[in-house]
Amino acid sequence: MPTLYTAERCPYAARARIVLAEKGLDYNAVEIDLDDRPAWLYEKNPLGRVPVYEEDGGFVLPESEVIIEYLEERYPEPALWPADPAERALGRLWLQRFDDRLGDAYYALRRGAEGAREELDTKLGELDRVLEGQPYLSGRGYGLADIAYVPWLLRATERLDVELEGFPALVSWLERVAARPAVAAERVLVSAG
Ligand SMILES: N[C@@H](CCC(=O)N[C@@H](CS)C(=O)NCC(=O)O)C(=O)O
Repeated sequence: MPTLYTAERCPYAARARIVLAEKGLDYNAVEIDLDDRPAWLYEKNPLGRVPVYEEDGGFVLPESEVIIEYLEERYPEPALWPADPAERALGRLWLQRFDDRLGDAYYALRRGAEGAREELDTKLGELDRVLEGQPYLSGRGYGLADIAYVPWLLRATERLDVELEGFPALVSWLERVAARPAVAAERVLVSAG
């Protein structure tokens, strides 16, 4: 059985947790204390970060984007990338542009940086405009692009008091995505944390 070195509070690790759940894969979850990381974690990931995915036999993979893409290729069903190559490419662009499209603004707010709430609202407005024209980030179907973003939206709304009232398409997307059991389980973790 594979192992996921993870932390409940970590949204990057949440990406891997959600994909593993969507694929119906059993795994050992090893919770890492991010404030007191074990030395052996650096042998698995020299950056000392979670998530790290490990298979029996010693195959070890850090980096949430790489892990979720690997899981998608290794366990193709149910598919989490669109079949259409153009939608798939746009999905990959969502992953690659994550910092610019959401991450940097989220972490600025979490740090309490000046103007961060406005900056995040701008990014949420951009997401909302995209979702006015399509139900999911990469187009017609739910998949890795949605999974790559939803952990931060859950934490922003539940932990940083971010209001989504002005972004109705984003609210509908969040409701649709959070209705999936794999994401609902993550929401429970966030609410409990
Ligand atoms: N690029 C990494 C980022 C992972 C990351 O930053 N994880 C955080 C926890 S949410 C961490 O381990 N932080 C410890 C550190 O940066 O030293 C990924 O996508 O997996």
